[in-house]
Amino acid sequence: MNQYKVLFVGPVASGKTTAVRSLCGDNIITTSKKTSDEVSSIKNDTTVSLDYGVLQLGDLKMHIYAAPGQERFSFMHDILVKGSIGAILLLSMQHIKIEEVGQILYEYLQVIEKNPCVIGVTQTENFDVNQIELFLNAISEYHPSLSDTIVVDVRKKHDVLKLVEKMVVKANER
Ligand SMILES: Nc1nc2c(ncn2[C@@H]2O[C@H](COP(=O)(O)OP(=O)(O)O)[C@@H](O)[C@H]2O)c(=O)[nH]1
Ligand SMILES: [Mg+2]
Repeated sequence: MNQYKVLFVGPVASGKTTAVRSLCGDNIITTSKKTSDEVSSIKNDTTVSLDYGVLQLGDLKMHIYAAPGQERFSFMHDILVKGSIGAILLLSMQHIKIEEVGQILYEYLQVIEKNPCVIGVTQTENFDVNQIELFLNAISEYHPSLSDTIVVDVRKKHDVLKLVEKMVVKANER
């Protein structure tokens, strides 16, 4: 059986746990802790976590991981990305201002430059097409090589699968 590992990364509340759950169902492992630091203003009653689940696609077994979102755990990206076909970076329009896109991408530079990477822009419902377009442009401006960016609703399995497919295609291009 073919086995692949895929890693989701992204800031807190970008939709990583939701994406893993959408793909793998409720049978996922998530190590969580009450938020107590700078994150509690964004996610008061929720968790910071490392998630893991399995997605069976026919003969293909995908091991899906999500890294913790807080910056102080960024050292884990390098560890978690080992053995994976690449990383899927989630960026939430609800939580990231357009002026912050460059800074955020810089924080993920290590993981996105060393590995095949696709980007999912999440939580776009409260924005119109022009705002979304500007956000996508901002991403491609800072990282032209990361033009593999799509808008997704990570609550929908179909959308998350599209990201995973893109990831697999991108990984095979190398
Ligand atoms: N409205 C909306 N909510 C979303 C979307 N994606 C995730 N969420 C919600 O955003 C919150 C944070 O998502 P979560 O997966 O916990 O983020 P994580 O910190 O990256 O793991 C959850 O309450 C999700 O249900 C989206 O596309 N639209
Ligand atoms: Mg999470």
